Amino acid sequence: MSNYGTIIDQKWQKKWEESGLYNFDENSNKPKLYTLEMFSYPSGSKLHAGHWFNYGPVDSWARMKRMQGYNVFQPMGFDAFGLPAENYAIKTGIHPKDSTDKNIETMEKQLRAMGAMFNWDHELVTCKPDYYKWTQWVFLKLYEKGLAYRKKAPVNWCPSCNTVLANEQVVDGCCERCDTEVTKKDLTQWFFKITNYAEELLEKLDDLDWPERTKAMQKHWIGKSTGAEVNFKVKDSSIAFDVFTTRADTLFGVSYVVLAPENPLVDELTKEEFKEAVEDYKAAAKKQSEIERQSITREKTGVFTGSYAINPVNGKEVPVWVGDYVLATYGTGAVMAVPAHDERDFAFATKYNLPIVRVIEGGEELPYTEYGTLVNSDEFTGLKSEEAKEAIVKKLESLNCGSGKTNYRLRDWLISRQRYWGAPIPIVYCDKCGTVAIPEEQLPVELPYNVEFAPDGKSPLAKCDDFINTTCPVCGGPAKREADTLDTFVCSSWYFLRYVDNNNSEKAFDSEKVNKLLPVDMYVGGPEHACMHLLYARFVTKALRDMGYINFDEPFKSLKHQGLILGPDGQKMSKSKGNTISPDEYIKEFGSDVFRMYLMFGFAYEEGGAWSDEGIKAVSKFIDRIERTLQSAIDRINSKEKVKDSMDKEEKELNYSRHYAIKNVSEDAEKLQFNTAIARLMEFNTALSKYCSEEIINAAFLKETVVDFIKLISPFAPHFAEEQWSLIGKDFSVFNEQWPVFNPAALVKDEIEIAIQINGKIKSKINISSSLNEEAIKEAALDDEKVKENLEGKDVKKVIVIKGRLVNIVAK
Ligand code: ANZ
Ligand code: ZN
Repeated sequence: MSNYGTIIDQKWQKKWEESGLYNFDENSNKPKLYTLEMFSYPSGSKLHAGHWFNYGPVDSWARMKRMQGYNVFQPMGFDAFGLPAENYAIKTGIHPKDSTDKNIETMEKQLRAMGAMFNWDHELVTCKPDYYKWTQWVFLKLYEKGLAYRKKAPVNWCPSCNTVLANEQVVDGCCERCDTEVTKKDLTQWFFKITNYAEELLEKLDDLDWPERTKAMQKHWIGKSTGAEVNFKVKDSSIAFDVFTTRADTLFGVSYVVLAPENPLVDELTKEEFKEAVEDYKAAAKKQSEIERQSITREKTGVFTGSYAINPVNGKEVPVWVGDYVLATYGTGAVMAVPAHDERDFAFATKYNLPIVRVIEGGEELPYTEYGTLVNSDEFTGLKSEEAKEAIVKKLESLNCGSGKTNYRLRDWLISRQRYWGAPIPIVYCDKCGTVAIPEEQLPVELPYNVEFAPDGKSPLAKCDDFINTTCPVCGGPAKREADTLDTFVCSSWYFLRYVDNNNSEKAFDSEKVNKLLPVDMYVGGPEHACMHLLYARFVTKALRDMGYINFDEPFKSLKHQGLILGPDGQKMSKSKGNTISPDEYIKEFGSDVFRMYLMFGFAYEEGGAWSDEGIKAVSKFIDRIERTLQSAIDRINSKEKVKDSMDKEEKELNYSRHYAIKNVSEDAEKLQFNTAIARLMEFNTALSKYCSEEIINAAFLKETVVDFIKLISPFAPHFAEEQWSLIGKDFSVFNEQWPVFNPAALVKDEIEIAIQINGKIKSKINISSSLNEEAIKEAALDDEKVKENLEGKDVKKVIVIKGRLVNIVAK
C-alpha cells in the first residue's frame, strides 16, 4: 500500500476543505483554545523536517483538544521580511518580493499537504501592505506614548564598503564581503523603550507555564541588580559623577575609580599630558565587542586620566582611570574599584600597582568576594555586609551623596535597520517641523518595488529618491522620509493579535475579538527565541494593554519548545553536509500520517534526535498492522456466526486494554509526550488483534472498542483514521466525535494471573479472582492439576503467597 497514504491524504484534505470542517466559529459557546505554532520564515524555499516537527505533533494535540470539546483556533502565516531575501537579491538580482512570494507559495502548498487543521482564512503574511500597515500603526502608537525614540547608537561599519553591516555579516571581526576589519560607527537610530517594562517583564515570568530554562534565560537577560549609586566629586573641579555598585559595604576599600572609554566625562577629566594615551586607548576600545570586553579571562587594561576623585564617606582621594572592562551602556558607565573584593579590580590593581585595602573579613587570600564582617571601615566596622550596605546607603543619603538604586541589564530595543526588505518606519523629517509621524489615515507607507540592488552595501531605500522625497504631512513643505526599515522582530511582536481579525481594514484588530480569544493557550516553537521574540511580544502586549487596546497582561500562557531533528549522522541538518531530510519525498512514499507519526513516535518531543529511515519504516508497518486489525474486526462484526452477548474473561481483558489506552494516550498526549502515547496505541492494537482471533466474539462490544480505537488514533494519523471511520460506516467526520473517556472500573482487574513455583521453579500459572484472600489462594494453587502432578510423592513443607503475583511451594 505504498501510495495508499498520498491518495487517502488528498481525498480527505479535499473533503475537509470543502466541508469547512476546521473553520473557526467565533460565536461557538465551547471553551476557546488558541493553539499557536511559531509562524514560518520563508527564507529557505521549502518546508523542512524542523517545521514539520513543530507543526505536525502540535496539530495532533489540537485535534485531541477539539474532540475533548474545545473550540480550537490554529492559524498559520509567514514571517516574510528579513535579511536573507535581500542578500539573495544582491547575489542573484531576483527581487526579494518575487523570491519571497514564490517561497510562500511552495511552503503553503507543503503546509496544506500536512493536513493540519490550520485556519487558512486567518492567514497573514507580514510583508504584505495589509499587514505591515498595522505594524506601522503599532510603531505610531508606541511613538505617541513616548515608547519609541531616536538616539545615537553604534552599528557595525565597514570602512571599505562604506556601509552598515548586520551582525551576521561580520565574520571574525571582518566584513563578510571584503574582509576589511569592521569598526563601530555612531548612527542615529530608533529604539523601543522596553526598559520601561523591565520590572513587570521580570515579575510576571513567575505566573507563566513556560519551560523553566526559558524563564531563567529571560530573567538573566533582564538582569535585575539591586545596589546603590554613589556620587564622587572630582578634586579641584566642579565635576562630579555617579558610580553604580552592588557592594556599598565595600566603599571604604575603594582605591581608584574607572570610567568606560565612551563615557563623555573622559575628555573633560583627562589632563593634558595624558591626552595622547587616552585617545589611543579609546580608539582601540572601539574595535572590541561588548562580549569581548566582559570576558573574565581577558587581561584587564586601562590608562590614567591625571584626575582624582573624592570618596564621599572618608574624603580619600583616589585616581580616575579609563578601562574597557567598564561598559558605557550599563549602570552609569563608571565604577568604584575595590581590588580586595572584586576579581576584575584585583587583576587591574595588581597590574598597575594600585593599593589593595581589605575591608571585609574572611578567606585567607584576596580577592575575597563573599559577604562578611566589615573591617577598616570607621563607624561601620563590625557590621555584617548586609547591614552595612543599608547603613552606608543611609549615610550617603544624609550626606546627599548617593542613594539606593536598581539597575537592569536589559537595553532598549534597537528597531531600525539600514535595509530594504522590511516595513518602512512611518516618519518624515521636515526642515520646518522636525520629526513628523505619518498620520494613521495615510498608512501604509508602502515599500517601493522599483529599487536598485547593488553589491555596494547601500540600502536601496536610501538611494531611492522617489521614496525619500515627500511632503510634510503638517506643513505641506518638502520633507524626507526615514530610510530605515523596522526590525522583523517588530512584525512578529504582534502577529498573534492580527490572526484573530486578519481581514480588518479599519483597525489593526477588533479589541473585543482579541480579548475573547487571547492569551494564546499553547505556544510552541524553537528555544532559540527565548530572549528576543518571546520578550518583544510580551513587551508589545503590555504596551498595547496600557493604551487600552487589549485587556490581558501576557500573550502566551503556556509555552513549549520542540527538540531538534538531526540528520541520520546525528549532526544538525544542513545543505552543505548533505544530511537534510526532505519531507516531500517521504510523504510521497509513505503518506503524511506515517511521516507525522514517525516524528511523534521516534523522538521525545521536547528533545528531538537523529533521523532514522528504519524508524519511519517501522511506523509504516505499524499503520499496516492496524489496518489489518481493523479489517479483521470489521469482518468479525459483520459476520453473523460465532457471536455472543456476554462479557467473559476475553472481553474483560480487551476492555481493560481499551480503557488503559484511553487513559494513558489522553494523559501523555496532553503533556506532548507523543512517543509514549503511541506506544500505548501499539499495545491496544495487539490486544484488539488477539481478540479478533477468538473462537467466539461479542460483536456489539467489539464494535464499541473499534470505535474508540479509531478515535484514539485519529489525532496522530488523521487521514488514515478518517478513512477507517468511513469504512466502519460512520458519518463524516471522526473529528466531530467526542474523545473517549476512560472508565476507572474497567481498570480494576477482577481476574489476575499468578505463577506457581515449586522449590523456586515455575511449574504452572493459574487465573484467580483478585479478591481472593491468602488462604483461598493457597488452596487454589494446591488444587491445580499440574501442581498436583509435580507434588506426587512429596511432602509440602511451606506455602508462601506473594499477593497478586506468585505462590511458592516448598516441598521435599
Ligand atoms: C564596587 C564593587 C565591589 C563591586 C565589589 C563589586 C564587587 P551587576 O551585579 O552585574 O549589576 N559595575 C557597575 N557598572 C559597571 C559597568 N558599567 N561595567 C562594568 N562593571 C560595572 O554588577 C554590578 C557591579 O559591577 C558593581 O558593583 C560594579 O562593581 C560593577 F567588591 O562596585 B561593584
Ligand atoms: Zn513640515
